[in-house]
Amino acid sequence: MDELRTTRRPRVPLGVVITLALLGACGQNSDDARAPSTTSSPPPVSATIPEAVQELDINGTEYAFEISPNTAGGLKPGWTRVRFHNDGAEAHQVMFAHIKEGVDLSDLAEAGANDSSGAGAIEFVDMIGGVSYIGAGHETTAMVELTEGLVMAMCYVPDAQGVAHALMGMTAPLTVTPPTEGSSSPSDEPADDQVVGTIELSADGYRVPEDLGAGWYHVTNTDSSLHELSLLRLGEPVDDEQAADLVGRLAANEPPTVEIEAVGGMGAVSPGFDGYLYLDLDPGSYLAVDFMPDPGDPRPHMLDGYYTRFTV
Ligand SMILES: [Cu+2]
Repeated sequence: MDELRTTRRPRVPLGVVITLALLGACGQNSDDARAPSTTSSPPPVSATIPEAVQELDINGTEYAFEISPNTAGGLKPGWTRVRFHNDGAEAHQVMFAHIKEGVDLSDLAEAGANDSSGAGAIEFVDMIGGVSYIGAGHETTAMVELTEGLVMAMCYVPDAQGVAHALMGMTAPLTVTPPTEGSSSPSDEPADDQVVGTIELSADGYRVPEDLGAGWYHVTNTDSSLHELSLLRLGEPVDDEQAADLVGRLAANEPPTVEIEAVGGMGAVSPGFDGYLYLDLDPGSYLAVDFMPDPGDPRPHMLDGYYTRFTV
């Protein structure tokens, strides 16, 4: 499973990335340095997802998470299967942020206050994945690796006024505690645990397998900045120009000109982190986009070319 890491590109200094991204944003052509690309490299034969130490069912509503089983007693460290269901009327997501060691929570609260982009708080946390935003009635399952400490479940989808749901209370603190003897509870989920492909959040953009059949995908961030994988099913195919227009509208929280259905994906993943995502996508045209900003800068990465079109 580590094959991608061995082919990882050398890190590019941030200034270079920004320069290239700005060049790309000028729009002479779509082949900028972060242009999306695809890969057809097959996953290792017989790869399976890690065994889950626990499972969480999370429902999203306006504006709260309902998590079962009850997490008041703390969660176990390890791979956790998260089934996120949108029971609300608006789109929702569940992203998990592990608070870095030594962070003063009041500093974090101050940095995150009134910041719907989340950019101010990023430096205090490791983003460890989750389920990217899904429309009402949708459900997506992901595997997230929890480590000891404090983890915040958060929804940063904006409401109609552009205010992130997290700022209206859509957060839940989770305490991940050291393992105790005999606390393992093997998953009783059906055996559909094959990893059928890898989706890489690379320095050059998304690397998505050409064949996106149903199954688990390993989602790994090999870049030096934070990315998420939001998957949007489009009502009709779009060309480069329409895709760029759509991305601009999404970033501005404006109504899209093409019908879109948010079908989930992987919540934000920090550099070097990974997770697993179960996909069973209906045939059609899709757009993968990254709403995440860099620390301290609210501009979403998709405006700098971090998006790609693909077909199922
Ligand atoms: Cu929400």
